[in-house]
Amino acid sequence: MSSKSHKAGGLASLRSTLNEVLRSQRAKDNFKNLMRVNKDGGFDCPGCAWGDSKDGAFQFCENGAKAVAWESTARTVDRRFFAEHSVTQLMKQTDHWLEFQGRLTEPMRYNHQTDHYEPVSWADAFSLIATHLQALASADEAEFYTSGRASNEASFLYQLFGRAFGTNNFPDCSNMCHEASGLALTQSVGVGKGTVVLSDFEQADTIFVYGQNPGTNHPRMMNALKKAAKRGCTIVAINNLKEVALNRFASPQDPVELLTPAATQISSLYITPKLGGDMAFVRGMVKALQQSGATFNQQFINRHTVDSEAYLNRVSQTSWQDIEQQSGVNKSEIEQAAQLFVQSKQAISTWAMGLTQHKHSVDTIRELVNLHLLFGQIGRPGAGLCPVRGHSNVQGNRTMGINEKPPKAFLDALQQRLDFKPPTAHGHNVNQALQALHQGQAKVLVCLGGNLAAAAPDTEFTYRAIANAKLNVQISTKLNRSHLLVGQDALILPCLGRTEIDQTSKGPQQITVEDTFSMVHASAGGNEPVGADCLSETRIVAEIAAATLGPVPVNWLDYAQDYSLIRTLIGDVLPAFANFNDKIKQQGGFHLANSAALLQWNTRSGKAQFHAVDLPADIFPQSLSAQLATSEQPTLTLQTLRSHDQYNTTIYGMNDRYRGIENQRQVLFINQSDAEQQGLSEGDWVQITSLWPDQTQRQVDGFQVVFYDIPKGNAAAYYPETNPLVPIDSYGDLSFTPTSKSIAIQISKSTSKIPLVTS
Ligand SMILES: Nc1nc2c(c(=O)[nH]1)N[C@H]1C(S)=C(S)[C@@H](COP(=O)(O)OP(=O)(O)OC[C@H]3O[C@@H](n4cnc5c(=O)[nH]c(N)nc54)[C@H](O)[C@@H]3O)O[C@H]1N2
Ligand SMILES: Nc1nc2c(c(=O)[nH]1)N[C@H]1C(S)=C(S)[C@@H](COP(=O)(O)OP(=O)(O)OC[C@H]3O[C@@H](n4cnc5c(=O)[nH]c(N)nc54)[C@H](O)[C@@H]3O)O[C@H]1N2
Ligand SMILES: [Mo]
Repeated sequence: MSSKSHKAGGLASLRSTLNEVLRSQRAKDNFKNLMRVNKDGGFDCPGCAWGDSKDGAFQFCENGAKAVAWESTARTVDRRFFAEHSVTQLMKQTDHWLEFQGRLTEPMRYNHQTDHYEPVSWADAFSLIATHLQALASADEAEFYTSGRASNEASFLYQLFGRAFGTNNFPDCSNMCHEASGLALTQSVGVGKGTVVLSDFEQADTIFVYGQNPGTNHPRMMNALKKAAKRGCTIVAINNLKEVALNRFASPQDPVELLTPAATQISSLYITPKLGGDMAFVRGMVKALQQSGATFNQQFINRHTVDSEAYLNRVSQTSWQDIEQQSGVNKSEIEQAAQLFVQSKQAISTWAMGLTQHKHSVDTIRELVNLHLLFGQIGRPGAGLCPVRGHSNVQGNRTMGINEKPPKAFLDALQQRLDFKPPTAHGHNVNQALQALHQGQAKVLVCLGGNLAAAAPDTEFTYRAIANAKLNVQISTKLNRSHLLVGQDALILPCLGRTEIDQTSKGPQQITVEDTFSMVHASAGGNEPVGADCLSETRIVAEIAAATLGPVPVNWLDYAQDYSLIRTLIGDVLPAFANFNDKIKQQGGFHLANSAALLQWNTRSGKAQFHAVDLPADIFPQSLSAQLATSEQPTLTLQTLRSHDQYNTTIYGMNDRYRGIENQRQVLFINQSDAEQQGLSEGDWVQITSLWPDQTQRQVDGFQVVFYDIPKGNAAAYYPETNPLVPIDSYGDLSFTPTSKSIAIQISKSTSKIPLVTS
């Protein structure tokens, strides 16, 4: 393990980008791809959901380039590959190895007798799916999962098919990601999306970045932060770890900066709360301001909000002792942050998984909204709330109706336009879908992208749940764990990627996506498809629908040839998309209006809603707290996060440059004093066991101790390797999001150095 670098970005970043492009074995195509990414007439980066700026020549970043080169590789997985490797053998390979084999190129069906995937024709694959679906006693025995890369067009057809078939079972990656943000924002300000756009970052004078590692996960956001810092905007990082990029950042897009040692100082203040301590931290800011007699924006409060008094009463009742104890931040630092907020004319708060993957995430985000409401820091240029989304079209998926709890207005519009009665009962989220599969109540699993097996918590439980399906259908670009959990029947359906030309009988098609700022724009790949037998996601969904339902309620196959027909249909159902086909011709696409940004409140009271609750007694459920209180061995709280060389369950490489980790993923970041207290030295191998009030033993082995600047009592390790530790029943209140950032663990010396986890 090498020492940590002091700035992020820079030459090392450029080197890493070049490496990835060369490793794809399609260097020429990929350099061309990088010129076209996130540009008008080009394609949307399959990396993150950050918005596109209109200023520079290049719109890519190191990790976006990795995502592009990873998809656009010359390596392929075909029938010969599957003939060579049985599923049992493949199961022994790591996640990295599986995806590294290349792009899936032809439809395959699992054969139990031989334990191999074997070629199947597209027609037979579609009719097998139809046979399974038609055999179900109820449509609710099917689960339709979506990962956030699917286009608006594919997602809209997919939800239409599911609902025409008769179910709202649409578990999706949002359930494990920003679900709490959507819920909290809907309750507080009436719309489940961020209220700012990219240009607001040019106007804000203070930006608070909570629980987010943009240097790795949203590198293009670093350019916005860097520009802001340079013009004197104050940036406050609130992060459990000292993330290098939030301290200093050099942009690989800026050749001058690259060649000079001085990188931009990003954060003026860096707060390191304990895991799950952000609600207490924000409460502390409000308490500090209340006690210092700061002037709240009474005019805004009176005109636009309800329940401010109830909230402020709760704040005065909350003790500093509780605030400091739960946040792990001392009063003077909280006061400092509060001063920066109150001095600011235009403040933005951004956040990601550090806020959303806890038990009290919905309350935490509502607390943050409370703070903004007290000062009217919303709905003005340069001020507002910004949950930074993960997958490149995860926000668009929801807009298109991938939602297990669809709004009534959406269902009504579907019914009116298409003359069928969509189901109104709520469907399953990821947790409920896995439970239903586990219990044998759900029998068919269809996944439009993603890697549910590796992304979901409680690996053993999840594996059993997926393998229990009578039919497991995976629509994918690359081979992954989810293909290997074979039920009675299993199909791999290979699809085109973002970088590829999507040619139909009506010519090349474009798709559309929505970014984190609610900008909708078109995307069209320019590469010849790697697999001659791949179909587009849209076509695959349409064919499944046609095989199962016939041409009802729409003529699916026509839509699969001409995506502008789908966009017209979307415009008929969703008023914001009227004239959709014309609107995407505008440079940069079009913006979906955000009601809260316009100071219109679609809440029950018609006003923005303060949320008045006590701080939780603990970040864990009471039963677990009680168990921890009686434990003799020391316990820690673990967060699971991403390295610099991965995209969720896709592992590009084994390094985590900014955190100084090389060639290793099974590491446990831990405070030196916590380690020494347990007699552990840096480099020791440990076993990690999670605690939960049930009888199940959840353990991983073969993790190497790394001392790190992390609050005492906290630890960190990479996902998905640590997913076996997250109990299936440990999820956020209301959100059902696995508590991937607060897992109670104990560690002990390893019994072996051989990693026992499957990644
Ligand atoms: N290259 C790349 N880009 C990606 C992804 C990827 O895997 N690779 N994934 C995409 C997806 S789907 C998503 S959702 C986003 C994820 O983007 P992030 O949310 O940045 O991802 P994580 O790695 O989970 O990082 C969580 C951050 O929150 C901090 N944190 C954890 N717990 C707490 C807490 O309790 N309080 C505070 N204040 N901080 C905390 C961690 O130290 C870490 O810096 O990125 C998207 N973009
Ligand atoms: N412990 C822990 N668990 C977590 C998290 C965490 O922080 N900690 N984060 C959670 C979060 S935020 C998320 S979003 C989920 C991610 O969950 P998912 O979205 O399900 O997982 P990904 O790893 O993004 O999916 C990767 C697979 O998608 C397929 N793929 C890639 N591109 C395309 C495409 O264009 N089309 C299709 N059809 N398939 C494609 C490839 O086959 C690839 O193997 O994981 C969650 N799980
Ligand atoms: Mo995500």
